[in-house]
Amino acid sequence: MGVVNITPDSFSDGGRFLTPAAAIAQAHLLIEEGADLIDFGAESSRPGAAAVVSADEELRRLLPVLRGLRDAPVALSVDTIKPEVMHAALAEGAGMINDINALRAPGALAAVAAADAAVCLMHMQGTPDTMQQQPDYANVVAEVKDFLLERVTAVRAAGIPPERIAIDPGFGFGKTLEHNLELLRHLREFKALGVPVLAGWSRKSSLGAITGKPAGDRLAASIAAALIAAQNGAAILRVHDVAATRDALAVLAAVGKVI
Ligand code: HH2
Repeated sequence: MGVVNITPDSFSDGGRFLTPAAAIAQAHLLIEEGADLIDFGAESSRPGAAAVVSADEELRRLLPVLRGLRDAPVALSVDTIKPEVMHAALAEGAGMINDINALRAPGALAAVAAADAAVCLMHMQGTPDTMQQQPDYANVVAEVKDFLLERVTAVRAAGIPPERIAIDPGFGFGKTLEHNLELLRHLREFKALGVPVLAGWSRKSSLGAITGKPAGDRLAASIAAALIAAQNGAAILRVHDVAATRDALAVLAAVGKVI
C-alpha cells in the first residue's frame, strides 16, 4: 500500500501532494514502482494534530484525485474517520476505507456496509491530539487484539464479510516505542483473527527514536521494520517508499521466508 497524503501538514510528506495534479502524479509513480493499492489521506493524524479538517475540506482535497485516477489499475483506499467522506469517496470509486478509528463514528459502519468495498480497522488509544501524551496498557498485545476482535465482530455483524476486512495494530497511535516493538514482535498472533494484517511503520517517530534521524532520513529504518512485519505475517505494508520496499521484499521472497 503506497501512501499519498493530500495535506499541508502530514509528518512525512505534508505539502508535497496538495494539488490534485501532484497527488495524481505521485499515485502513478507509486503504481509504477509496484504498489498494489494506494492510500490517500486528506487529514493528518500525526501526534498532536488537532482534528480541524472539515468533511467538506477533506472532500475538496480527495474527490479530484479519485476522479483523476478512475482508470487506475489498482484499488484506491481513502484514509478517513468521517462517514460523510466515506460515502462520497465510495461513490467516487474508492475500493477501500482505511479508518484509524475502526468505524466507531456513528454512521461509519453503515457507510462501508452499503458499498462493496474493503475496510481496514486500526487500533488507536485516545485521539491524535493527545494520544502520545501518556499511552498506557497492562498488556498491549492482548488489549489491541481484544479491541480488533471486537471491531471485526461488529463489522461482520453489519454484513461486511471477512474477505473485505483487514486489521492494523496502529503503530504509533497511542503507543510508546516499547509498545510498538512489542506489537511488532507479536504481530503473527494477530493472524488468529482470521483477516489480513496491515502494518504501517513507514518513517514513523519510533524509527526516529531508534536511529536519531528525522522523518526524511528514515528510509533504511522503514524498510527494516517493513521486512520484520512481513516476516511476522503482515499481508499489507503501508509505505511511502514503494520501490525500495519492493526490492527488500523481493530479497525476502527469494530466500523463501514470506509466508
Ligand atoms: N499511519 C498513518 C496514517 N494512517 N492508517 C493505517 N491503517 N495504519 C497506519 O499505521 C497509519 C494510517 C500516519 O502516517 P502518515 O499518513 O504518513 O502521516 P499523517 O497522519 O501525518 O498524514
